[in-house]
Amino acid sequence: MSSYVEQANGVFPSVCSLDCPDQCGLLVHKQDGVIVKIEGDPSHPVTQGAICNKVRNMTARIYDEKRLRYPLKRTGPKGSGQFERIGWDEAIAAITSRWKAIIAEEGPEAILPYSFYGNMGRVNTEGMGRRFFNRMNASRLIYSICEAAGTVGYAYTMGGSYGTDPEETVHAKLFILWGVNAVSTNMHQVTLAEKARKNGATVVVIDVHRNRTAKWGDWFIPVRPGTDAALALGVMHVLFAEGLVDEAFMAAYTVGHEELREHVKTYSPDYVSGITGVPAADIVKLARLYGTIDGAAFIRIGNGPQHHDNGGMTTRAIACLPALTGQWLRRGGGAIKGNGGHLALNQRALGRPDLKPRTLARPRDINMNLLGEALEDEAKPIRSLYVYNANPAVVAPNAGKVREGLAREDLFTVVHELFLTETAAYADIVLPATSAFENTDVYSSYWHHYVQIQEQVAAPYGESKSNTDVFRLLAQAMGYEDEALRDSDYDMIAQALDNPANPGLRDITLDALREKQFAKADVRPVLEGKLRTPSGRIELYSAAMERQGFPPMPTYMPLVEEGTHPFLFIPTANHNFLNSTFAHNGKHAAMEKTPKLYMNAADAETLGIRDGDAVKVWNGRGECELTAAVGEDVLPGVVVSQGLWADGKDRKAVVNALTPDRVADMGQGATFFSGRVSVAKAV
Ligand SMILES: Nc1nc2c(c(=O)[nH]1)N[C@H]1C(S)=C(S)[C@@H](COP(=O)(O)OP(=O)(O)OC[C@H]3O[C@@H](n4cnc5c(=O)[nH]c(N)nc54)[C@H](O)[C@@H]3O)O[C@H]1N2
Ligand SMILES: Nc1nc2c(c(=O)[nH]1)N[C@H]1C(S)=C(S)[C@@H](COP(=O)(O)OP(=O)(O)OC[C@H]3O[C@@H](n4cnc5c(=O)[nH]c(N)nc54)[C@H](O)[C@@H]3O)O[C@H]1N2
Ligand code: SF4
Ligand SMILES: [Mo]
Repeated sequence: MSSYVEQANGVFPSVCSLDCPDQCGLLVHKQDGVIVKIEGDPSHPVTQGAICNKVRNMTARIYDEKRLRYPLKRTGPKGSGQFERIGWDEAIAAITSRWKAIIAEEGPEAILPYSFYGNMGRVNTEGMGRRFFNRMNASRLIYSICEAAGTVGYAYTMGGSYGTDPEETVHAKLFILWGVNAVSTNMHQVTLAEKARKNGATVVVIDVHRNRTAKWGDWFIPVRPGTDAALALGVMHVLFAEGLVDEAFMAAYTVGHEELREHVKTYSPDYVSGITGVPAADIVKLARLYGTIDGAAFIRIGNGPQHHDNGGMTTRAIACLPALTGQWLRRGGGAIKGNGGHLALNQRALGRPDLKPRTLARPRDINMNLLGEALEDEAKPIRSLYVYNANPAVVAPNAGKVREGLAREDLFTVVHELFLTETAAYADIVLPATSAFENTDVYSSYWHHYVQIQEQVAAPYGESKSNTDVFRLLAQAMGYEDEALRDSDYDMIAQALDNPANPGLRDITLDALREKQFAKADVRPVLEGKLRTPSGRIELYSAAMERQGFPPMPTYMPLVEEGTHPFLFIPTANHNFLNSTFAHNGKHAAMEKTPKLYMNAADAETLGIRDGDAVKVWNGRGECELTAAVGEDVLPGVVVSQGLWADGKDRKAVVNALTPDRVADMGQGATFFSGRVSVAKAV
């Protein structure tokens, strides 16, 4: 146990556990054993004491009166939220006796774990839970809801999730924020860009919405949704045509630049303008800015390009740009899609795939983006679902279909949560979860290069338990005797850090972290040594893609045509929530006010909609009701919402009722931003 928890008063170092690239260092203030204040840790090298409003108000969430205190058993219809209190012994016995019966009758594949990163602690996400379900040989979840398409697309070009060290970007002279609302979702990248701006850097924002980030940047380029690959190719066309490429760099570090030179000839500014809606002159201007910048150019790639049908290819295309002008050798230049590769922990040691019983066949994979469909499967039904660190009834695509599945009387659902979320309301058994401040874990950012430890600061709230504690109890009750299912959290942290495949973690040990809270991985520059692409170089031409049925060179692929609804619907994240986290907490919901639908004034006029009107938004999948925000912030034909709201008392606000459960071109990724809707004034 950590010594902090025994001290009733004091200030303790901590880490933000939310699924946010910044992974801030925190200081937690305690009085009489209760957390009274959370602030940024000024000694953290990247986040330097600045934190977002969400977490500054975190105590309101940790001690929210609605927080779950003890296990619950359902007493009313599924989804009604009617439960009665039970004890832990009864809860664990009810779950494991049901699972034993399901396994005896239909095998362990009839059980599906569903989880994501509601808590970024690696042991609580990728540790004991994975071990437990590997030992059981349950169906396997494909973790594809976030950045899967772009991760695969970026890797075709760069070999993996390896990008620029964000701390170096203070030296950049040009920032391109490409489909990332960084002011809300990656605030310290904005701080770094601000510092660079004081030294003359320019900030370009390419987005479908004039959001907070677009308003903060120097030059906002509105683009039609899903057309960014064409824009990137148009920029490449101009770079080659005007001799702004770095020939020596391409010759030394890339494959396929000659083929690319030919290939991009068709993407003239006029042609690309017709696809993207960006004026040809602006495409030329952007290319010249990128090709002539005196210093480094840095691109931050967000979910905008990725959450589309063509998200993999689009990200692959954007990732080629830094190679054309040799940005990877300039200080602060290059790109970040995700930096997870630099900090890779020992996944095998964490999740222990070897615990799978040898006598059993490999279980099926289930893509989390197709949860609704999977729950409909009658040939090989899912009989039990165990949800933790996630809220699929709100965050999953085609959420209406997910809810139909969750409503199945014959589905035995267990949800481990801090709150009675929409998903938990469908559970047969609800288990109360500790907050991250009430357990111990190791954290590795997907943006900066620091590994951090969070040691338990406060006692568990009510009867709540951490994910790892619950899995240890479940393992015992299932009769699983493997040592690995009894390891402590500290054991697992040490095992995760010991990763011979990642020399960057060589000096980072459990003891070092306990002493100093955080440690920077020894990350080599991206181009030092061989890249992890098949050729070892940056692949502008990818033979691997060709073998897998993709065009080998970056190519614009249009979005899937889905019917006649007039608007492309882009339901993005918001400033005051973290996905659906905080949507249930009064203070945070009040800060965000109301779920809005941004639309163009010309479209609003045609439909007789005025700013502030309640509007109905619908398609064949579902409907929701939002408040119109009319103006010039989006292009005609596009509507944008922000935030994963829960349904209110008097209105439906779950935007994922409308989103497609199609799968993107790569990584089985989500296509949240590629759906179409109709809009009308609500009556
Ligand atoms: N405050 C806050 N912070 C968060 C989160 C949160 O919910 N709230 N979520 C966290 C998580 S899990 C993640 S993955 C990250 C996500 O962080 P971001 O990548 O910033 O994700 P979004 O905020 O959804 O922003 C995507 C942006 O892409 C734009 N966009 C949509 N379609 C297109 C397109 O076709 N082309 C272009 N160029 N732009 C497009 C949208 O308008 C939006 O501005 O943020 C993390 N941080
Ligand atoms: N329309 C639309 N949908 C989206 C997105 C979008 O941009 N637009 N973004 C997508 C993205 S990028 C992502 S990453 C996903 C995120 O989807 P989720 O990972 O499901 O994110 P949250 O909604 O924040 O739900 C996390 C839940 O975990 C719980 N939790 C926190 N800590 C713990 C813990 O220690 N133990 C347990 N058992 N539970 C805990 C929280 O209370 C919370 O309810 O949503 C996706 N959905
Ligand atoms: S949500 Fe992001 S910005 Fe806010 S404190 Fe956590 S890591 Fe920092
Ligand atoms: Mo995400």
